[in-house]
Amino acid sequence: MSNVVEVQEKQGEMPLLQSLEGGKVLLFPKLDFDLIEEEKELVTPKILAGNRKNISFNPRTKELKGAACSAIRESLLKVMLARYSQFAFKLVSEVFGSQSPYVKYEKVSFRPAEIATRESDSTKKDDKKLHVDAFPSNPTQGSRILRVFTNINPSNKPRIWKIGEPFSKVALRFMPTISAPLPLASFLLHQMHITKSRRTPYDHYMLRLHDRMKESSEYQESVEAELFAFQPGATWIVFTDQVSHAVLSGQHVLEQTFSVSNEGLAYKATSPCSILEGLVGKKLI
Ligand SMILES: O=C(O)CCC(=O)C(=O)O
Ligand SMILES: [Fe+2]
Repeated sequence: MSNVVEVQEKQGEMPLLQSLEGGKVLLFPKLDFDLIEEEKELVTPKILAGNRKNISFNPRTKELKGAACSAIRESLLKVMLARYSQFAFKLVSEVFGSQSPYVKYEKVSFRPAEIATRESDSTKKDDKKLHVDAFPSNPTQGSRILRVFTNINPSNKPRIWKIGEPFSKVALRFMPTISAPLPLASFLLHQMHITKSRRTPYDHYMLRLHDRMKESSEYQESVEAELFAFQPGATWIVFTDQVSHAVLSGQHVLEQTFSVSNEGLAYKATSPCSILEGLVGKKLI
């Protein structure tokens, strides 16, 4: 069975939210994000600063990062990314229905770098390796990481992802190799401003899972995985903290991250936190 559920106009029996929370990627094959004429000129890797991979925009603070271009182009980028934010939120609201108030905007990004030929600075930062998302300085404290992507490639090039085994299998495989957090670590990491908030035991295990997956070349080569091509004009939604994923190639994608608080989940039993708590035998947040 595929990890990707193609959403048709008339949906089958399983509600979309149940599929999404159950670890499927929801694919909207013909949901494109239209660019205005001036924006089409932004679709080039030349707009990236230095060795950056992405340009990011914080819809709350209006801060743009990662771009090296004229002030006019910076404004165009901000407007385009803010518009994409709205587009992504509208879609997510339809899927979440009455749970939508629990969905909060995080950053939005434009990713104009070709993935296939790009060297990564470190194994831990290499998204060409299968992983679940977890960020060292940004603990989620149990909130979920939800991402919306749209392939806006102008030359018909798909974005190729590898999608790995279900979260429960990832957890079963790696949790026995991960030791519990040290008693004072969370406090000290926060005091020293290494983390922006307290790293809960849940964040600790998620980060270690992310690292262990990427660091094991034996795992990367042997685990069962599916390749999927997201065509230009397609939009997809995925809980990237749950679905094991890697991007192998492609260029020019827009992405909006949302956080979803635990109360916002309709099917809590399938969440990474429930699965990890089941394995460890205690509360992690
Ligand atoms: O850029 C992509 O297609 C996916 C990269 C990734 O791992 C992520 O955004 O979580
Ligand atoms: Fe990721």
